[in-house]
Amino acid sequence: TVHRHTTDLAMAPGSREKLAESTLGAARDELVRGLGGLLGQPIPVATGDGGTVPDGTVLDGAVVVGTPTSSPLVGRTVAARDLAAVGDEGYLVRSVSKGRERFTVIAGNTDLGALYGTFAFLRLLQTQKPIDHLRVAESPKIKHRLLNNWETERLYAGNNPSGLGGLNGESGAIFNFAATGASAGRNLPVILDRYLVMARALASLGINGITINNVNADNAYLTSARIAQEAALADALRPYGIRLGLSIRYTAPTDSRFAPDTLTNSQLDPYGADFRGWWHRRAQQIQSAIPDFMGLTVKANSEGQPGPQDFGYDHGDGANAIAAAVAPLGMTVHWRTFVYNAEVDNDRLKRAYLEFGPIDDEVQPDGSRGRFADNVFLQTKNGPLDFQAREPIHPMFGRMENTNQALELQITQEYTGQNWMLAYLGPMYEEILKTDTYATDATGKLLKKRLVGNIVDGTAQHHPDTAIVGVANLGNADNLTGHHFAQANLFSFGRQAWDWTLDSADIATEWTRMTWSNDRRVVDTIRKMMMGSWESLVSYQTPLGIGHQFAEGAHYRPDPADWAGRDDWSPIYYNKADSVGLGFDRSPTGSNLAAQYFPRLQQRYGNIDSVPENLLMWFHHVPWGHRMDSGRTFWDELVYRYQMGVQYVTWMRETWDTLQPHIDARRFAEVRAKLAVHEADAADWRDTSVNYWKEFSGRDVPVDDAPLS
Ligand code: GCW
Repeated sequence: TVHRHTTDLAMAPGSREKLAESTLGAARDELVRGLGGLLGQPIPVATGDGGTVPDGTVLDGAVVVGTPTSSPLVGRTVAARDLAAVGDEGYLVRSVSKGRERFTVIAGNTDLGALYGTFAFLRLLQTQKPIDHLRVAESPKIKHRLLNNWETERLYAGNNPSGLGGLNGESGAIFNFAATGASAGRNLPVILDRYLVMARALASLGINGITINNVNADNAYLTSARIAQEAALADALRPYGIRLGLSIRYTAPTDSRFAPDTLTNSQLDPYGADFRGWWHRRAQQIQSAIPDFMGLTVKANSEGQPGPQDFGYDHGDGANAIAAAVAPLGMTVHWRTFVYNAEVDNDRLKRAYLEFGPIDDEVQPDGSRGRFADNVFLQTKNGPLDFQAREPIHPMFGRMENTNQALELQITQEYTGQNWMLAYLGPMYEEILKTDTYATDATGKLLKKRLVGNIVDGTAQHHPDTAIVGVANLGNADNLTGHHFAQANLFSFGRQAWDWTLDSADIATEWTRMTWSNDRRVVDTIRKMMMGSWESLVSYQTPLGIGHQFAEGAHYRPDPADWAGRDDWSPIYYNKADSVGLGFDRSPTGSNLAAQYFPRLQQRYGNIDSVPENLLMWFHHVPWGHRMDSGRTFWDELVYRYQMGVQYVTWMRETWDTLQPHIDARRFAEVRAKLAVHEADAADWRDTSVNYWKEFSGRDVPVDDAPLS
């Protein structure tokens, strides 16, 4: 059994889901439901007292789930050594023969491991893999596989934008903390079906934590009333191994909502007892309601959020202060590195490393290096700008030897088509995770394991504590993610968070089989659509490494011209279009961002002849006549890419139509409608961009690529 900490935990009236009473209970329920659905017949359940199957029950054909503690049969059928090797959250799935009886054992060292194994077993069945000779042994490569649920920002899966699901007064967020109108009775602590659908989906992927609120944090989440609501949510998710975290605002202690326990600005000194004491008390209060609470995520001195720099201190001082306050409670602090203070450097992309690098490198009084505390993770976006469809890796990966690193990926499609465009991001995550950092040791020798994935899973630089974070695409839409294909991004993130070495095409196949059909033709067609979709989006939005070119605010449509606001938000800051060419010179003749990378990458990126063409304009101001690998001029290649990108979307729309006989009518129509919008909006990107660049290049659109609409 799992412990519940609130007394009033209840499902909303009329719910179809039911609260799991324990992790193994959840495993049993999944098998009953999953096998029942797949086999089309009721599944008998035998709960053996002490693990033995009750007399008279035939073991032949059974599926036995548990740990050696919950079931001696599990202990007898799998070798202790094999089980020990998969660790706390891993599992074994084994086909066993005993006399004439053949059965399947799903074993974990913990109940959670057994639940993960259960989902893996169901996945094998659902994807029609053979299950008669199973010898599966799995364990996650990364310890904390987390979601950040921004809740109030960049949400494309809610009732507002998608028109799917949701009730009167709900914000579109997945969790109801403060819904009004007809939905007021559906607020936490009332548990809604969708929370458990979400929990089951996340557990099936091995996601083990969720920070529930936006990093632009609202202090309301720390009030007593909210904590009581959060405790109910934590109780409901606990059987699925999903722990809760919160994003916090650095200056929360001064909020009058916490009166009488409020501080004044002058008490916010990170080295003072007042500041640390406040965070300790608040964390203690949370922990007494949510004993397995993970910790706090902080966006500080970034985009208007307050932070230690407002009080004359740096990120290390601030992060360590909160970390020290929560360390005795076993909690962590995820300190985000998405900072770009204009005073640091003219090139926005260089700023984070310039601020964090020296703190990581600093020699400490005891002679060791690195000032960040052990329970601090620096949480860094995959690239140095901001979740653009393709970016070079963030130069900090590998460079921060002395600090725990968490990789932050965006699942919600802020810059990748929101809930309108079909863009499967598995290949993007894969590209990032498998990029070689060329990291070296202190003597300059290349590390053996040095892909971004190795940095994140700790094998490169021997970090025992590891984390990966996805910015969630969850909302109250009845399919949870808005676009049906957006589910694939959550799925892929989860699978890659578990094992970053997986192939994104295999993941697409798996998802397609589980979501749409096991028909060979359907699987091949959908996988093909998915696998080219991200590259096509890159091509019609921001080909060849041209940075952020989005219209202000929404980040959906193109607007390569100047914005009125901050200069480092404006597309012209990134495109630098002129009569010579296009792109931002970050080579040694320009800002020299290239120098922040390890030597091999520094040389590769710094030279226009060796930089990968798909990153070209991230690092160079490229002359219009520059000769490309294809033999085309840069201008011709650019136009060609925009065209190809749109053509791919046309092909996807036409191809989807051929699947009509194989797909249920509702989902077929919903995807079809989205693809039509997608195609029109992709064409808008191409036309707006090409017509704008043409003003600078003074060149014609190549005849082959005409007509632009
Ligand atoms: O991409 C930008 C988004 C903001 C976001 C910010 C961040 C939550 O436009 O909406 O704020 O990044 O990551 O902090």
